[in-house]
Amino acid sequence: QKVSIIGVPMDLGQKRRGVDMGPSAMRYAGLIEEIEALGFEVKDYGDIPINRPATSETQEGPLRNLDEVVKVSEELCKGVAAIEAEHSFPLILGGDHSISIGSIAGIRKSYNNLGVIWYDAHPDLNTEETSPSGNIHGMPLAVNLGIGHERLMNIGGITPKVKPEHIVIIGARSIDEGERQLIREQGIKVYTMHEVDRMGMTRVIEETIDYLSARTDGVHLSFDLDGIDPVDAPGVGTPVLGGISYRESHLALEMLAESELITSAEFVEINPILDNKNQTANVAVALVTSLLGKKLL
Ligand code: DIR
Ligand code: MN
Ligand code: MN
Ligand code: MN
Repeated sequence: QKVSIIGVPMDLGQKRRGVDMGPSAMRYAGLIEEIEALGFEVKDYGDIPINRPATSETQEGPLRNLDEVVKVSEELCKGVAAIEAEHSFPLILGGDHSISIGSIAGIRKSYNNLGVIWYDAHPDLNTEETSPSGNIHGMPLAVNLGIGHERLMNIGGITPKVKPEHIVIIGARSIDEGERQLIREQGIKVYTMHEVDRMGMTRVIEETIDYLSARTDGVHLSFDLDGIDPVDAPGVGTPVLGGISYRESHLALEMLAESELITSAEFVEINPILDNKNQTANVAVALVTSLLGKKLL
């Protein structure tokens, strides 16, 4: 079994610098060694080059840094599609969550009914009309659904990438008005923190596995570290109180590993500048090992 890693040191999908260091922070936390220790053959493709303009030249507007986000997404799409062609498990390291536009564009080429688990404090279902921030990292799930800016949706050729009934959002607790409307209109399955508290993570994941395995031919896990409570994952750009615990997150990924449902994954939004001694990258690496089948005993 093979795992192929591709880093996307991009922070242009939001305003806080530092998320570009996510891939280095995860490699520094022992990512490759830990995966190899599980018996996988690991190929690290390194990082996609990002042209980061001087702060004074940041492209402003309703879609901040659109040009560069489009360019990076196209590169990432090609990289991920190449990994898929080798029948290796694609593991993408963010960067801010706008990178999922490129990663899902690449993965979608191999699956006609791609499922997506969106593990995040935010549903990332904004558009340039509904976004309170103009930050593209708050829009990628909408783009993947076929709602958003044409240049973002057209990456990889096929649009939409994902059907609304093939999406499960877990951990949401900061939802903008436009996002709430879109969730209702599209009938997207969401386990907010209310459901996580009420049902427990075990049932949330059991239901997610039943729901997605019945209708998809592959499932991408898009893991935003801000889905986890800031106590356990403080190094993120937009921390939101009341999140999923470290241990619940392990349980979720251990159950997903047992189900063999997940066919690709990304871990995004780690900001080492705001972190406490690389704690959040260490958490991410530990979670990757659970996802890839590491057991406590
Ligand atoms: C907010 C924040 N909903 C926005 N989104 C974040 O700007 O659209 N997503 N932080 O991860
Ligand atoms: Mn494959
Ligand atoms: Mn996100
Ligand atoms: Mn988030």
